[in-house]
Amino acid sequence: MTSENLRQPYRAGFGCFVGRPNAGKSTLTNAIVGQKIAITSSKPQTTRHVIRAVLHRPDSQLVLVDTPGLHRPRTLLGERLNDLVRQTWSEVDVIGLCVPADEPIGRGDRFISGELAELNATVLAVVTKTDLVDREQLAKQLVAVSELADFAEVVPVSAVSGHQVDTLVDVMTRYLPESPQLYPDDMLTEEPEQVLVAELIREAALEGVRDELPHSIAVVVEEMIPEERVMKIYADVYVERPSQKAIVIGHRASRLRDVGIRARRQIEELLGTRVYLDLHVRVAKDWQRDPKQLRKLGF
Ligand SMILES: Nc1nc2c(ncn2[C@@H]2O[C@H](COP(=O)(O)OP(=O)(O)OP(=O)(O)O)[C@@H](O)[C@H]2O)c(=O)[nH]1
Ligand SMILES: [Mg+2]
Repeated sequence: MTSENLRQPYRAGFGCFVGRPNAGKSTLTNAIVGQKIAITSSKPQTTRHVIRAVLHRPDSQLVLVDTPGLHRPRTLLGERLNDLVRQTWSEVDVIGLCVPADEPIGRGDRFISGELAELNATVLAVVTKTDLVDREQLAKQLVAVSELADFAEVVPVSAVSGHQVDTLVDVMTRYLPESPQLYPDDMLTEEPEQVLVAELIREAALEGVRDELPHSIAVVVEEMIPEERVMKIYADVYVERPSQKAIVIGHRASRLRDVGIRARRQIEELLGTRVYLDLHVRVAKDWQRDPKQLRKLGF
């Protein structure tokens, strides 16, 4: 046999990570494609958009669809997010159910794995954040997770240390169909720049806020104007109540200034150009429950 015969067929397809909020799905997606495409935070329900990120390898293309965490919805926004997740499940070839290594398996995990059993896609279990536990704890969690459902494989991984990230990709790729390339060679995501920029601003705005406020923040980029040496960006940060507006702006606008500085750094990295960022905080009363406002904000 020649080496030509031994070569694997080209595979391409879609994968996604599911799991309860904060399980580490977006961080893992970024670690796999090697670039920050999805925003992440320690607040649950950070992801609100379905974002596709493409990993190119010589003999495969894995398109990862980052989705919100599945949760019990309390608002219209929550319902919409759950719908997005379920729709994605029906469109992908391989699903990784993410369960953090450092937290006991809960009702949320059981509920999600039950729902996954109905699908056509191959379902793997991914035990995330392995850097946070010792070997013994990890071994216990692997056993507990395997008992949740009949998974094709169970893979432990740490997006932070990089441990087993490549192995996880190998495993996911194995379950992709033989297919021609789906996206051009250099395409990392098809997400419009405007959306990625809005997400980076939201990520910066999430840092240091508590309780209900993280859920109340939405960001819309109104304009991006390329000038000779700088990109001018005008964006609105929405909250639900005037009291929240005061918190986001902070004493003498100090908080908003910090948010702007952090966001600008990230946006400059993304766009590879200098950025002038103009942020405005506005109140969109109870937007999470209002169909009209939701539409305006892109949901
Ligand atoms: N130590 C450690 N922390 C991690 C790892 N992966 C994610 N995290 C942290 O876990 C938190 C949640 O990560 P995300 O990637 O935003 O989680 P998510 O599942 O996308 O959350 P939602 O979008 O809210 O559903 C963040 O604070 C991450 O920094 C990991 O491998 N190790
Ligand atoms: Mg996320």
